[in-house]
Formats: sequence, C-alpha cells, structure tokens
Amino acid sequence: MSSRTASPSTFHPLSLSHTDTLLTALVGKRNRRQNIAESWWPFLIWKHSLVAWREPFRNVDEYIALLALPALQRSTAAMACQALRACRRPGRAAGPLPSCLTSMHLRGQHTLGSASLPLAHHSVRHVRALDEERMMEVEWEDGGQSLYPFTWLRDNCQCPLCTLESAQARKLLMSDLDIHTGVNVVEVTNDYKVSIVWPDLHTSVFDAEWLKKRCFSAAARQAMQEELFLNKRHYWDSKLRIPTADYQEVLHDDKAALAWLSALRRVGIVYLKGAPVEQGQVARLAERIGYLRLTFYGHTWQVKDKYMANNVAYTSGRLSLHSDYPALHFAPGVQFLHCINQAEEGGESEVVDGFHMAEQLQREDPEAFRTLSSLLVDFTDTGTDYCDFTLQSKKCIIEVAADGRVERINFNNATRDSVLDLPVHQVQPFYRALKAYVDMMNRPENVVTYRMMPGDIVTFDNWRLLHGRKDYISRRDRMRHLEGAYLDWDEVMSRLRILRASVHGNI
Ligand code: OGA
Ligand code: NM2
Ligand code: ZN
Ligand code: ZN
Repeated sequence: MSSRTASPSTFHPLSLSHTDTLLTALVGKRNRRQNIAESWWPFLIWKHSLVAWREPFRNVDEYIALLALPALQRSTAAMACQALRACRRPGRAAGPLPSCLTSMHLRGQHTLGSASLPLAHHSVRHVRALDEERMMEVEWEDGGQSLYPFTWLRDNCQCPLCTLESAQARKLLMSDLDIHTGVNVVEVTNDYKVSIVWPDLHTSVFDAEWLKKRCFSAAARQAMQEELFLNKRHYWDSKLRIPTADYQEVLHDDKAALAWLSALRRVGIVYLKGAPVEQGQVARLAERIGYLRLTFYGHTWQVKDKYMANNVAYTSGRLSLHSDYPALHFAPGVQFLHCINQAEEGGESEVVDGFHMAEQLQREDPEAFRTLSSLLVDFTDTGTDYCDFTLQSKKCIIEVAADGRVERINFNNATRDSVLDLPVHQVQPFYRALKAYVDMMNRPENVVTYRMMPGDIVTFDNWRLLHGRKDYISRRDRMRHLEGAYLDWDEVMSRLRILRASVHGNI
C-alpha cells in the first residue's frame, strides 16, 4: 500500500485564537484543494486545549477564516436560555441549582451556563397586516423587511395558553388552529415587541429578535439551518492533519469539548490523546455527551483477534475501507476507538473522506455515482454477541438527502449480502460502479494513514468517513486491543449546541 504513514505531525492540535471568537479555517476553495501543500485545521481554538507541540500557522493566505457560528448563532443559545430561565425559581438565580435541573446534572458531566448576555438587538420600525395575502409585514430598523403568514403566527403564539413554557412546546392543537384566520390589530408595543389581536380577541406578543430569526427569506432560513445543523463540511484528502485534542481536557473543560465536537462535525475526525490505558474510556466520553448507542455487539466492544470471531473486525486480518454497521438501517453516526494495546507489527489505521470521494465520483464518473446513489444493496449480519442476531438491511451505498446533499455512506464489504436484489442486467454495472468508488478511495492521495498507540482515541463521523486497518501479527502475550463505542449524531449535536450556548455565555 503506497499511502503515506503519518508521522506524529499528522495530528494537528486543536489550537486557539486569543480572542474568544470561534474560528475555523477553510483550506482553500474546493477547486484549489488539491494544490495545497499542507492542510491545517486551526479549529476553535483555546490556549488550554493545546497538546504537547504547536507549529505556527502557515499558509494563512490559503485560509478563508470565518466564524464557525453564523450571525444567528445566539438563537439556539437563547432557546436554551429560555428553557433554563423557565426552570429558575424567583430569587434563586445564584446559589444552588433549581430542583428541576438537578436530574440533568446527576452524573456531573453536563454543561451548565450561568450568566445571560443581552442579544444583538433587532428593532422593529413598523408592522402592517397584508389582509389580501394573509401575512404580516415587519419593517426592521435596518430597512429590511420580513413576511410572516397569519397562520404561522397564530400557530406559534407564545402565550401560556398556547405554549407549555416549561417544555418550550406547543400546547395549541391543530384542531384548534384556524388556518384561514385574519387579524384584528397588529402593532408595535412600547417595548418594541409585535402584538397581534386575533378575531376572537386572543392576543399574541412576539419578541422582535425571535421573529427576525424565523424570517422566511431564503438567506435567513439558510443561516438558521446552518446554525442548527452545522452541515457545512471541510472536505479533505491525504494531506489532512487530523485535529487533535487532549482527552482529559475534553472531559473537564467545556471549551475543549466544544472544540472537539465542532471539529468532529466539520472535519469528521478528531484524535484524542492522553486517555488512561484501560477499558471504560469510550463509555466516559459517551457520558460526556449523553449516552452511547447499544448494538448487538454490546454497549462497548473489544476489537481483538478472537477465536471463532463473529465479525471480520475480530481477526488479525486487513479491514478494507468501510463504514461500520450498514446492516442496521440506522447506522451509528459516530464511532470512538480507544487503543489499549497496539500490535508489535501492523495494525495501522486508514481513513478516507467518503463525502469528498462521493463528490469526486459524481464529477469523474457520474454514471457510477448515479448507480451507487440509486440502487439498494442488501447487507446482512448474523451471529451472537450481546444476544443473538440476524440483521438484514437495504441501503444505497451513497445515500443522498432530498436536497441532493450526500448524507451517509453505507459500505462494509464484509457484510454486503450475497443476496443482491437487482435485475440481472444491473449486476455488472453495479460492480463496475462500486469498483470505481473503492478504487478512488484507495488512491494514495485520498487516504490518511496513522498508527494508534495506547492511550489514543480516534473519534469519527461513521456516516461520512470510511476507515480500515492493516493486518497485524497477533501475539498472545501482546494482544492488539481497541475498545469501541457508537453514538448517534442527534445526541452529539445536542451536546454541541448546549456547549456552544454555554461557552458563549448565552445561558
Ligand atoms: C472495526 C474497525 C479498526 C481497527 O472494528 O470495525 O474498523 O483498527 N477496527 O481495528
Ligand atoms: N464491530 C466492530 O459493520 C460491521 O460489522 C462493523 C462492528 C464488530 C462492532 C464492525
Ligand atoms: Zn396564545
Ligand atoms: Zn470499523
């Protein structure tokens, strides 16, 4: 295999900016990506989250430095803030936690903000009802305008009759919503909120900032969706220096944890160093986020060369680039692998950016892309571990979302079923397409190779990356041993949003 084996500098520390600003760097524009001599990933970066070494940032002109959090970043913070405030009893802002929060903090790993900061102010200049269109038009102080349908406004009335404040959830039922409602009065209140009196005299009051964030313009929606889901990715190739952070800091410092999860989302892989060399660390890391994903291989699982292995991963053989568990229709979103013992010889790890490769395939071989993103392939997994199992699934190897974005790669050659539910004339085109994708992934310029050492944990996006390992020499007195765990993206994104709100002082 001709791909480069990484020196220690393959791992790039999550470094910092001296401001409290959340910075990311894009390495060039997409079409320039191949020309970049070195890839640097200065993510989110705080003094104390540095690991042992640091090199100065070079190729600064190659970066498009931008705020990782778009302008609207405070909105989710504001929601979290509201939720917390709803729990706060009067007169107990400081001091012991309100009882409604204690259960959230029992395990002591959760994020708790304290101070609330004022939000950027968006003032309303004028409001009017467009009765024909059944919309309210808001004119902002900056001259911009937003339109809000009456139905949406009535549906989202924030009053205690319509909203359960303690859950920030809608109480109003669809059966009680008149989707043809008009309005009696719309006006700006003395404290610059927007008030609406409905025909039945029910009154709604909307905060200007709240409305602004929910503006229906394409740009505002896009900004809000990016803030909520962080779907912008940095694609990479073999020149990636894997963002690296310190295990203990990620566990105990919210800024370090935020840096970790932000880079995990953006880049798809983050390396953690300094974990104790004993089992239990991937579970601790999962508890830091929320909870891990139980599968038939157990809460956590031990990657070792096992007698009568129930999975090819549990041998000393080579694992070609794969994503874990396509035999589950909902494959785990995130994977942690903790090295407890490395083989004396072999066992190096390989990773590739599956989204980048899908994009490249679409460009270079659109027919193969069409095939892999449209044909359903059967996957299977049978055995006994946590309990006995016989799984069957049907997945596109390249899973494309409704908006055309590649959302998930599902591919493990070991669990791809011999049952292939295709008309016979589509079989050969399918193999051709798969071969084209795999060959592309295996090109040395696309693969990052590294060698895990005891105490290292790799955390990666299992929906995006494909990973593998070289074969190794198994020795009874020096067993290679990794401990693994899965999580799902919902839980990871939830923690990321809470950390973001807390670190930025919004709650
Ligand atoms: C796995 C796997 C990697 C390794 O267990 O699915 O990819 O280095 N293991 O053993
Ligand atoms: N293990 C490592 O898809 C797969 O079978 C991936 C899962 C056994 C939990 C391997
Ligand atoms: Zn109401
Ligand atoms: Zn795997």
